[in-house]
Amino acid sequence: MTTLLRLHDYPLSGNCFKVRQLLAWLAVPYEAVPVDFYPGRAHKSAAFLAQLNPLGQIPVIEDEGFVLRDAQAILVYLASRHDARRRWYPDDPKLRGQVAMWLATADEITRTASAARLH
Ligand SMILES: N[C@@H](CCC(=O)N[C@@H](CS)C(=O)NCC(=O)O)C(=O)O
Repeated sequence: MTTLLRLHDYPLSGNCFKVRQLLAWLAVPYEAVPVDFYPGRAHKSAAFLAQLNPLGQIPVIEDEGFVLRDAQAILVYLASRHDARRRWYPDDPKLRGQVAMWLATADEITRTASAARLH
């Protein structure tokens, strides 16, 4: 029996949004596990740090026992696993380099926006 991919999720997180977006585009069924990010700070709990992400950040996915953190890493994983046509994560080295470039740019933008909102 296969288990649904689990996304540890918070609706207002821009990084979680990126993952939800690609899951939708790839039509991957998943279970969203709500994280009490604010005010509960559940992402800083001992259990979360030990089992999911020692950095205390979301998003995190669990896929059949495989735990992966960081939106950019998760996007690459999902595209590699679920997009047989290689549209989202192409094999061509130049295109792949450009994907990495834009993922880094998006990470930078999201970090700035998230920090502003948290403050
Ligand atoms: N580079 C990480 C950053 C993740 C991140 O900063 N997530 C925010 C929510 S959008 C968070 O969990 N912040 C809590 C913290 O950094 O303490 C990623 O892309 O997933």
